[in-house]
Amino acid sequence: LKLSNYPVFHHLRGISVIHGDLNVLTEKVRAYVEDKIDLCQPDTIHICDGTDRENSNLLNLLQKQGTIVPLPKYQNCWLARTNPADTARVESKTFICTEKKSDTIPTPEEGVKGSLGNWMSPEHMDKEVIARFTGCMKKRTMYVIPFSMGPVGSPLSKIGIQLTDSAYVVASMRIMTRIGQAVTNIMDDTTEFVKCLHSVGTPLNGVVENPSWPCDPERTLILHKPQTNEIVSYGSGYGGNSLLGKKCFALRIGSTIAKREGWLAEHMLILGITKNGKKRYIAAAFPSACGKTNLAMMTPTLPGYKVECVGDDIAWMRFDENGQLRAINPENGFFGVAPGTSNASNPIAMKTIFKNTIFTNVAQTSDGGVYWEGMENEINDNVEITDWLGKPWNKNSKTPAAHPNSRFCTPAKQCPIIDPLWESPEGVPISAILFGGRRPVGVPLIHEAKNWRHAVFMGASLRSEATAAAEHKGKIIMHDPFAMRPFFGYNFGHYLQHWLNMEKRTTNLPKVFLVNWFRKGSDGKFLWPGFGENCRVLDWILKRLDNEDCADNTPIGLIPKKDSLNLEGLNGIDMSELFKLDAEFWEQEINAIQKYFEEQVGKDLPPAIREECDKLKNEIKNM
Ligand code: SAT
Ligand code: MN
Repeated sequence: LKLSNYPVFHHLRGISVIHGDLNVLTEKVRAYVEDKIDLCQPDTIHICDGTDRENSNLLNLLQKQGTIVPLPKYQNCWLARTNPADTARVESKTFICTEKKSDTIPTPEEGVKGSLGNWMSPEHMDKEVIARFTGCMKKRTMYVIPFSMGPVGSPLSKIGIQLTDSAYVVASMRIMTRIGQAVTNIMDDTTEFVKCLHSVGTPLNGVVENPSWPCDPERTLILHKPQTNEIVSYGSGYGGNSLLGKKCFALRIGSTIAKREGWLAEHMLILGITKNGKKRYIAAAFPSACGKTNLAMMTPTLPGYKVECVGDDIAWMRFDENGQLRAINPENGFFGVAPGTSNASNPIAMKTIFKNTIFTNVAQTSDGGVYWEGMENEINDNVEITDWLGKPWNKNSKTPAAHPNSRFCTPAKQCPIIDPLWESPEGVPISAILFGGRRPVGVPLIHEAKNWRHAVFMGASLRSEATAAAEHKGKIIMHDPFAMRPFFGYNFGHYLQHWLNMEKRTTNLPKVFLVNWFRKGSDGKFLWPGFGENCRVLDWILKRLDNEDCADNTPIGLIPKKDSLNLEGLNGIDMSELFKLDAEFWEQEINAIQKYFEEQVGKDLPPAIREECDKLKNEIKNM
């Protein structure tokens, strides 16, 4: 027997497998991997098993490459610094590829630039992929990551195979999803999977400026092909661009699968709240910078309440055979924004993140720890700080120590208030859905939708304050329907119709509310303390779920009856300002929403939503 006859089990398309067992891959997975080997031409193949040993080998490798440094102040924590050109998702380079453009995005009005996603034709996609991926993994290892979104084996879960040339991505995917043997063990030749191809890329001229963080920002492209459940991402190593299970799979591809199969893939946290021994689950959608992770891990100030966390970012929800809406968190970790996280704002997060965590683009302290804006009171006075770019930093520096989009990537199971049912295969029963935004004026602390159509209208109308691009000064109120604007996998008009159709699936629809923790008084100060005090708002929601008669009808929805919001022990709350409904504000608001719908969604807007718009307009006239 010649040695060269052997390697059948150790080579794939002539490339050696340096880790893992080829036999765990199904025929279909193997065919996919072979196809992409031919395209990307890696030097070696590594099939991820998800073991601790594999993980520590990868972390060692990353340390040698200079991608991460250990943080000796904590247990198994690491700091990565990216190329400064690769620090966030890039919406303008993110596309959905379908034959028909109108399957992906609504047709905006003549002369209006669409803001509800980007479309590319499949032919164009193929061309762009060939141009970038041909030979892109030369001299690199291709990692094969089998992963499950959702608890392994749950009927609500879905499997993906991610191919990547980044060990940082493998280590992060191991935290954010369930990877390796546990997943391949349950796969057979009939198992469907989402195909996820990722490369950090090499610039065309071959010059890698920052070898510890290779990337190709100029040519970055993130593509999704819903028809074949395929994701292709090139040029970025960071966050939602490279951890493909998250926004690409769980939301963009996920929402298209959900549409076909009759369920919902949403940008929502899931929390459990117990009051006097009775527990309910709530899902909530907020645009970024509205404190989603804080709410998901809230410490209630009212006695007798307990909040537990199921997830902080994504919910997959469907009605079960009894018409009960059930949700799973498809993720396995938290990829949270670090700045602003502190013992004051989110003590539970602070108890979660200082072991087994990969931090990215935060600042470093001379005692081997991390630092970011908001941690002023949590570090020793005598430590020296190195900013996210690796430069010395002090409190007088003009630039932030941590990048504003710096993150912790941490296992969910470490959260001290992780819900006992967070991995339950059937999901948790959802009683209420919250929408929210950052609205300094006009929008009350809470109002309840009058019915399902009104609820869908509410989600569609969601707006939130965002920091405007540098050239505008100040803040602007951005439309962010369902907090999903960057994440729709298909035409937003069709998405609205899909939500409307849920009415036919059950007689037990969840109640829907819109909350705003961020209203300000004429003095510019917040009218509501927020954080743990938000449990008072959740308490009112629980009363409504118990059908308590504690709500007054108003033109915009139901608001708390006088004294029905528990303010015990809280002083100085100006309830009349918090709940004031100003006719002029609401007229402008509904006009802005209507204009947005007509300009952006046009003929794809479901008639029911147009009717809701007109109804509200009329009601506001009588305000
Ligand atoms: O970078 S992610 O898309 O994973 C997080 C976010 O931007 O919301
Ligand atoms: Mn998010």
